[in-house]
Amino acid sequence: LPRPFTQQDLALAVERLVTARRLERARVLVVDDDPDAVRALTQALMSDAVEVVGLESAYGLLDALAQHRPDLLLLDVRMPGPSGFDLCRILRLSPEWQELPILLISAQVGLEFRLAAFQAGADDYLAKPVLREELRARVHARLERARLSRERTERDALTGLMLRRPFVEAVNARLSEARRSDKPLALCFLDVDHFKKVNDEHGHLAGDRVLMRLGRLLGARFRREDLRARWGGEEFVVALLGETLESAREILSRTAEELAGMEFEGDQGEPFHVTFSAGLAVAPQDGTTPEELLRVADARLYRAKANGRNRIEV
Ligand code: GH3
Ligand code: MG
Ligand code: MG
Ligand code: MG
Repeated sequence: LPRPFTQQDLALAVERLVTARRLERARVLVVDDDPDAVRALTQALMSDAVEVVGLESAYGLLDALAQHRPDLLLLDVRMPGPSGFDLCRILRLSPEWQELPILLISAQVGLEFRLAAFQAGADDYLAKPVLREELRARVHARLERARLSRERTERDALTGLMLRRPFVEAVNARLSEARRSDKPLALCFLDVDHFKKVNDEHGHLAGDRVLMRLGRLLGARFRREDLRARWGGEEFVVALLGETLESAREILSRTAEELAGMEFEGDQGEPFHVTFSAGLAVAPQDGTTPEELLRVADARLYRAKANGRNRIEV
């Protein structure tokens, strides 16, 4: 019989929703010396997907950027002190804010002002009063571009899998989740066997095809919420939430069989096969941080290699 839904379950569900929201919401910083304008722009943009931070003076801009790390800056042009143009120019000189989408907004609509905005490094120039719908459309379009480009830079070009750093960050978040819900989390290190030989005997391009196929296999064979990344070279990592050593080993064995069953074609059209070795670690038994789990999984991978390859050690 299913356990009844308790107050605690409810609190946990709400907390998870709030966390997910916070993680997903894009943040916009609005800077305008006119408090009414800040209020109007905030109201126009605030939504489930967008969080807005307002600032009524140009002077606090750098501090506000550092504190809130916005995804987009909506900047008034005419303010006491440095103008929006000046601020834009300054931000474009700083490596940290070079790519921040900046939308300038001003009551001055003359061509020379619009041109000056782009010369200062702005992405867009909006004339006051701004139509609410147009403002939202322009801001959302910029945010979506920025999100896609961020996603791309966090992915490995060859396999489309995550890179090391975002993977470790995501595992960290999954580990807190696993702790809260009292679930295990399995982490696996995978390394293609004799890959140097694959390159030497069948060519580097054939080697690349192996990595792409394995990447696709890892992408397709697990659940959406599982994490996989290319750790580097011919090494991959996978994190499986809710799996024990036994069930994770089961899942990986199937993946290993599937890879071993694939026929690859070398430089001269010759067929060949590949296998991988893997080491598995599970939280909380083997460790509670990504680093500990990776260390244990890596040691077991080493053992899998020493014990003859094409095997999974737990
Ligand atoms: P082991 O079974 O012990 O893992 O042997 P191995 O040959 O797989 O391991 P080793 O670390 O000696 O060799 C890894 C090779 O992977 C060396 C490197 O040239 C190759 N490699 C790394 N990245 C890429 C890549 O993106 N494409 C191709 N084709 N080869 C790569
Ligand atoms: Mg102003
Ligand atoms: Mg290796
Ligand atoms: Mg290898």
